[in-house]
Amino acid sequence: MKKIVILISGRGSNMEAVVHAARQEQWPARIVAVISNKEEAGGLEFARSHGIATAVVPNKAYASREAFDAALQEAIDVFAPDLVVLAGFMRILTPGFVAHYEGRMLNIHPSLLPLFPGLHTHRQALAAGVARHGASVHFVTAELDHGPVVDQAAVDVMPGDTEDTLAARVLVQEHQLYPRAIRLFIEDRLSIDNGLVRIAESTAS
Ligand code: NHR
Ligand code: GAR
Repeated sequence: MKKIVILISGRGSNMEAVVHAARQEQWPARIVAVISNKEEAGGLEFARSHGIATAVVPNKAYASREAFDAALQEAIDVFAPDLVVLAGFMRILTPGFVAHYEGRMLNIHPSLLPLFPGLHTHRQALAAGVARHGASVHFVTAELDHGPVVDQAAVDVMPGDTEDTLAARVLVQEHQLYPRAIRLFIEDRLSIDNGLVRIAESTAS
């Protein structure tokens, strides 16, 4: 049974999608904790009501990114996870923290990487005038939103789209994409070869 810790900062709808998929599809994995850097994150209530341990490590309480990341790492490692999942987690992580979870930390980023790393991706996509936009799941590396990509999902950009309508269309895809990608990790089907993700064939009969 693999153990997953999910990091959130807000609503937590991707975290919910992962919790539901793990249960419905009976993954050989358990979400052992949901940890937020914000006390008011809506997703914490969902986790509590589903019997999942929660913790808050408020970044505001720490004088430096290094001090915050050290506290966060301590809170995570209590649960000895096989995988750390960033789900709308909004703090940039220091290289030392990233190295500690190398090859076992995933993020979902709301753009078709390598397009539009960083913040306000839906605004960036609209400003660039792309016809398609989407979301990417990638392994987390020290360089922001540049880690090896596991999988992506695309949506059409529609005439009249606003940041909100586009974000909502992408989010529907995220809720399918992220559980699917995490499941590949849980099934030991992901490897990184020369900075590229390889996906092994399913051995399930
Ligand atoms: N850390 C590293 N080292 N590498 C990545 O790939 C990371 C990461 C931390 C978070 C998620 C990411 C996203 O999917 C993520 C990937 C926050 C910011 C940011 O600028 C950028 C990208 C992502 C998350 N955060 C501001 C900061 O100063 C704070 C913004 C806020 O609090 O609202 O940390 O997009
Ligand atoms: C999602 O769209 C996720 O891709 C994005 O924030 C939203 C979180 O929603 N992540 C980032 O922008 C990371 N910087 P959720 O809390 O409901 O999962």
